[in-house]
Amino acid sequence: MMMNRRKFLTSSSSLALSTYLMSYSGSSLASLIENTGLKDVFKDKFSFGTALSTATLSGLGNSSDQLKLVAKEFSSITPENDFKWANLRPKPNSWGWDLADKFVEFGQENNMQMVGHALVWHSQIPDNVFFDKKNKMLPRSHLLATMEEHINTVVGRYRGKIHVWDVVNEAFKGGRWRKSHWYNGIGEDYFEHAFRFAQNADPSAQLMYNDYSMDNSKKQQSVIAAINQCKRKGVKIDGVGMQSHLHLDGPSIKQIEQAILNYANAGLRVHITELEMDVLPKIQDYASADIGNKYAYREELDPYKSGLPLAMEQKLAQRYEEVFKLYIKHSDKIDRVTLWGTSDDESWKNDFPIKGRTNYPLLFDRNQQPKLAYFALKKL
Ligand code: 9MR
Repeated sequence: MMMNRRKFLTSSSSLALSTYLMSYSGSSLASLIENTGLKDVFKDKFSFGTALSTATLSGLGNSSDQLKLVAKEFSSITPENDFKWANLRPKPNSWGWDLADKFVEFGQENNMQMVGHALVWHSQIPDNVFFDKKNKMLPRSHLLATMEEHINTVVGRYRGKIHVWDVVNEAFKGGRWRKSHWYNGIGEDYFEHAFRFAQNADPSAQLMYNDYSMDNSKKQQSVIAAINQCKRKGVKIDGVGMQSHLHLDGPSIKQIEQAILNYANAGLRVHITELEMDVLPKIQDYASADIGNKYAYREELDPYKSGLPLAMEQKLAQRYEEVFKLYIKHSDKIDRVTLWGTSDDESWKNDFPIKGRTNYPLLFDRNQQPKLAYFALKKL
């Protein structure tokens, strides 16, 4: 425990700690810092999660420190990549369960809520799932059978252990169905079938639709309409995942709040599933996480290579605080808030939508030390 404290004080985040000390007037400060994590701050509100990267699950680099930090701070985990089709099943009949099993073992050891991400998605899935050797789309019945077998195998293996599934991920682009191979090969009802298969495979799991830009009103309408249609047919969908790849400058709290209210009014539970706060200059719609969008590197778009200025650090803390105050206000509708990674070095935002920038979107810095934003949340 003392070692942790010393690490705080000698790290670049000593400023963050002293700011926190100044603003905290409670009596058991030492125990608050050393023994409790953010999960304890939010325990009566929602579960508090992070994503585990492939490097962390593989035991690479500083992964053992990272796992200790995760166990202390978070009550829920999502695999960033290792339950995706291409990772789990690179060839039709060769399954690689190693990292997925490690994920589940870690979650069980630490008594965490576990989220399976993601069963049906257009990305990170081999083409041979959809096309024959002559590059012809396989028949609808074949695609449905593959989907069912995949869901049965993955959900079945972890039945009763994984509590929440992102069953369908990113099925809409703005207000329209994304023309993915699933959509083209099966039709709109691929959506409904995915949820049916998941429900059959584990009737007790919480089943979610997950997407980015969920505060966009056109997307909201399409998502809610598609879910309502399924529910009318008796298909179980418990809620929506608002990925929440946010920027310092937007979307506004008002816009996020309206989205939470709209989903809740449609009878859906809300999960915040992939939260982070991009601090770098924007090159496209800030809320988008469409991984198809990539742009060329330019120096002026990468201004904080040698560190984030204090004013920006404070702005980031303030934005995190505002967003979490909103989540707390609506904690009767929100079951979980998950960050898309633990420390800045592992964030996908260092490489998206431009490769090789230095971003600062998470709560822990590149030395796994808590940032001002962390302390801003700790005192909520
Ligand atoms: O964070 C993930 C990154 O490591 C992968 O390279 C990327 C590839 O598709 O996927 C990232 O996670 C995505 C998530 O699975 C779905 N929503 C958008 C996330 C960021 O792209």
